[in-house]
Amino acid sequence: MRPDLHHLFRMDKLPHIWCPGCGHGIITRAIGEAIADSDIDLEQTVIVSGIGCSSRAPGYMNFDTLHTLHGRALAFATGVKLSNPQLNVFVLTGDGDATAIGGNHFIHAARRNINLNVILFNNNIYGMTGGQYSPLTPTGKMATTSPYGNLENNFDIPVLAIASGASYVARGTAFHDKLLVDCIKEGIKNKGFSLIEAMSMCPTSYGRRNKMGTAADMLNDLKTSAVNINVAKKLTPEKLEGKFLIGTLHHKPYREFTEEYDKLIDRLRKEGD
Ligand SMILES: Cc1ncc(C[n+]2csc(CCOP(=O)(O)OP(=O)(O)O)c2C)c(N)n1
Ligand code: SF4
Repeated sequence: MRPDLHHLFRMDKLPHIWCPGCGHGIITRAIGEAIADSDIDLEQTVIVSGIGCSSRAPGYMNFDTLHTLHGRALAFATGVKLSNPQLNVFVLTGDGDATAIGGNHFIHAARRNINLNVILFNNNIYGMTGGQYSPLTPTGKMATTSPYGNLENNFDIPVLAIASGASYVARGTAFHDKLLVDCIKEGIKNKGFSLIEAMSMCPTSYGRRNKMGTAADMLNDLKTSAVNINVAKKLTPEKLEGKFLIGTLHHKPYREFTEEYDKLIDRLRKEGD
């Protein structure tokens, strides 16, 4: 880790709980790097999470942090942002946390275009509880709750976020960590709901069950399965078969919820005078 990032982390809380080879540490470091490189006031920054291995990340970050309830990170973050819109609010969440139990909070926070920076750690599984499938587990993959292969279709989370109203949507991976840092920085600049899907790996609860080899093999899978959106524009659909896109997938700023809320309060105050 860059020495200039040390003050952003609670070094006294180490060692962390993550298994050897877990991708969540790389993503947490990338978030720290993006925050350090952005011109934001650290004293005015709050990091909120739900419950899960990914949601433990704020516990290692030296900010005002909230470790809340499974699936409710966005509900708490919405409250924090509305109570003080000047705050920079980050939400660190897992695929289960954000898209299963927290799925409704996710689509409605995106629909409001409330100015939150959401980093969704997608390891395709419920890691913390031992490997149940989530809405982001690909069809056919093994989980404790799908021992013959997952029958369900998985969400493409950027597509869901865009359709719901998010104004900035991007995807990075634990392998493409520099790109991930850039996407998070862009998300911070966006005044509205920013969703950055960070593809992670869980060798313990997902890789082992799906015979994906070592953590290094899983990292290599992320490398070979991802295609930068700028490169993808020049490729045929056949070449993109089985791949996923990374980079900025959508950026369309429009009216932001807390600003509209403040305008309404001002208007009502004036009308009351
Ligand atoms: C209301 C509630 N339901 C279920 C749980 C159990 N639980 C804790 S973490 C978790 C899944 C976490 O998965 P994910 O959000 O994908 O994060 P990961 O551990 O994979 O990083 C579940 C189901 C809980 N803590 N609270
Ligand atoms: S169970 Fe999976 S997600 Fe949780 S710490 Fe271990 S490798 Fe990471």
